[in-house]
Amino acid sequence: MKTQVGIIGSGPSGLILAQILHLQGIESIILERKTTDYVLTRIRAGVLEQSCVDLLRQAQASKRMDIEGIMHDGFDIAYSGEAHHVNLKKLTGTGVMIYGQTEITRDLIDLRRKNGGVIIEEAEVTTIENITSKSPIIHYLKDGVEHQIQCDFVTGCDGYHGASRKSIPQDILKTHEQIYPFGWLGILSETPPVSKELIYTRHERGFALCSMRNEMLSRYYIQVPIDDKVEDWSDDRFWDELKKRLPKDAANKLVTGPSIEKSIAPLRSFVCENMRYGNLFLAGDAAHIVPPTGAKGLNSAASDIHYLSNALIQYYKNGDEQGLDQYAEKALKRVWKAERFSWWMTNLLHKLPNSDGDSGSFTAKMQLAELDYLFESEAALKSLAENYIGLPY
Ligand code: RFL
Ligand code: PHB
Repeated sequence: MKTQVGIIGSGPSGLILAQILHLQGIESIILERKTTDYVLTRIRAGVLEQSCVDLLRQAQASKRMDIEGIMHDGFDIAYSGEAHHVNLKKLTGTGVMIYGQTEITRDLIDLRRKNGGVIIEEAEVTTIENITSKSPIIHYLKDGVEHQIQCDFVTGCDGYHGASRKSIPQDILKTHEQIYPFGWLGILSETPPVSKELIYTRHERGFALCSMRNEMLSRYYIQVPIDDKVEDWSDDRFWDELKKRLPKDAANKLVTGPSIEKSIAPLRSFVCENMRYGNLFLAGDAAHIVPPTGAKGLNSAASDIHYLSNALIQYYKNGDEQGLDQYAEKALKRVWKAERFSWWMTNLLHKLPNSDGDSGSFTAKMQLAELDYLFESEAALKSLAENYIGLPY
C-alpha cells in the first residue's frame, strides 16, 4: 500500500489532521491499534480553547459542537472554604467551550467514514523504516499478519505510549519529564453539574475539580495517591471525599448518583524536543504530556495540528518545505508555555508531598499566599486567564 501521509493513531490529533488534509485533496491512511468502539469509550478532555474550536470549524467538523457545546465565560477557584471567580470573558474578551473529546472523536470518525477515508482498526504499528529517506515505510500488525505502507511523510499521532517516538534513535532523542506522586480519580455521572461553571478546589485533603459535559452529565475528579486502585474507591467513598474538599455551598448542592465511568489517570509533564526526525513528525501526546490541571492536553495537540497541517499543505501545494522545517520550533514554543502553565496550576492547587496537607507548612503557605495574591491583583488574574483561554498560535 502507498499513501501521501501515513497517520499513526486515531485520537484527536490524527483525526483532525486527516480531515484537514482531506479538505485540501491530500490523501492519508490512519492506523489505529484499538477498535473504533474502544476509542469512543475513552473519557478525556472537556475544555476547548477558542483556537481549538476555530480549528474544528476550519476542519468542517463543528456542526454538532456548535449546537451542543456550552460556552463558559469563567470558572471558580476555591480555597480555604471559599470560591473565587475568574471572569475569563471580562479579563480576556473570550471564554472556553465545554465539549467532550469523545464527541469530537465521534464527529471526526463519522466524517472520515462519510468521506470514504481509510482508518485501519486493530492495526498495531511496530516500526517505521527509512525515516530519513523520501519514502518511509510503516510496518504494522493486523490479525497477526505483518503489513506495510509506503508514504511521503509519517505523522506520529499515537499518544504517549505509541511507537513513533520510539523510532527516533536513542542518541538523538531529547526528552524532559516530571512525574507527580499523585493521580486524578475521575468519575462520570448522569447527574446535573453542581455549578454552572467549573470549580477547581485546593484543599488540605487534596485537589478536587467539578466539571461537566452537559446539563445531565457531570465529570468530577479528586487527587489520590498514585498507587491507589480504582477498586478501592466505591462511588460512596468518592462522593464523601469530594464533599469534604468542596466549599460548603457546593457540597450541600452536590447531586450524587451511580458513576458510569471511573478511572485513575497519572499526572506527568513530558516534552520530546524532536518533534521532527527525518520525515517523521510527532504531534499531540506522542510529543508532549501535561498534567490535566490547566486543560491543555487536547488544546496543545490542536495547535500542533494547526502548524503541521499548514506545513504539509504548503509542501503539497507549492513544493515549499519551509513550514516542515519550522514545524518543531514553532510547535515547541507554544508547547513549553502550556507545560509551564499546567505545571504551575498543578503545584498551586494540589496537596504536595512536602506540604503534608497541613496549612502550617511552608509549601502550603506559599500556595495560599499565591492564591490570595491572584484574587487581589487584576494583573495576576489576567495572566492566569490569558493562559487558560489559550495563548495565540
Ligand atoms: P491520544 O488521544 O492518546 O490518541 C493516540 C491514539 O494512537 C493509538 N496508538 C496506536 N495506533 C497504532 N499503532 C500504535 N503502535 C499505537 N499506539 C497508540 C491509540 O490507541 C490512540 O487511539 O493522543 P492525541 O490524539 O495526541 O490526543 C491527545 C489528547 O487525548 C490528550 O492530550 C487529552 O485527553 C488530555 N486531557 C485534556 N486535554 C485538554 O485539552 N483539556 C482537558 O480538559 C483535558 N482533560 C485530559 C483531560 C487527559 C486526561 N487523561 C485521561 C490523561 C482529562 C484527563 C483525565
Ligand atoms: C474535564 O472536564 O475532563 C476537565 C476539565 C478541566 C480540566 C481537566 C479536565 O482542567
